[in-house]
Amino acid sequence: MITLYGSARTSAGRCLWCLEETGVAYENKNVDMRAKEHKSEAFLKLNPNGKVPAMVDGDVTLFESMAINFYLADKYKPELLGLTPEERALSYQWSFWASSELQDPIIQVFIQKVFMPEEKRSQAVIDENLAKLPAFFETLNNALASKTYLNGKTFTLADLNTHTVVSIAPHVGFDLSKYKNVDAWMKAISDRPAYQAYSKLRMG
Ligand SMILES: N[C@@H](CCC(=O)N[C@@H](CS)C(=O)NCC(=O)O)C(=O)O
Repeated sequence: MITLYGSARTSAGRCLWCLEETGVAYENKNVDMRAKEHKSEAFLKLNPNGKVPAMVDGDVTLFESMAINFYLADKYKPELLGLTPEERALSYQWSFWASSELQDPIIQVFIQKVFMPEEKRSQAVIDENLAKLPAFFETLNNALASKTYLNGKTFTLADLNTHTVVSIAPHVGFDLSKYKNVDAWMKAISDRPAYQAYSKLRMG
């Protein structure tokens, strides 16, 4: 049985969504971050970075949410990875793009707006990072022209991993509605039973 550590409201969420997509049996163990359980000796053996998620599947222990998703897809539902080298390349491309390009400015704004006490909040950091987003969303919107999914054929990790970053944008006050192809793509994904199961987990 696979064990996934971390709640659906953290970076572990994208792994829970991926697990739902694969249909494989798993258990989800909560890590009490308020009690600093993610820094405990026991948890650091699973993820020495002291962050969620971590995953254990038999002899395999992994950290990094997108790497966990590549493992899960490869082992339990290869079509999620993409069936050809070209499709798999697009899963890598969009996942790396989402994690190394798009995520940072969104998270910088999220930190300021959600975690920073008002007296310490920097409007300059918010403005600087929000200003980076239109170019990224133009890129994604153009890539989705006349396509339901990012590889032009089927739902893969390109969509899942990218969606989990894109979906934070409205929570930091960035309006996605003018990016019509992105909007349509998000609506198509929201009909997926696995996405709905993951959304339920997020609502707790
Ligand atoms: N790149 C990592 C990021 C993991 C991460 O930042 N997790 C957060 C929760 S969303 C965490 O555990 N933070 C605790 C800390 O930084 O001490 C991944 O995708 O797995």
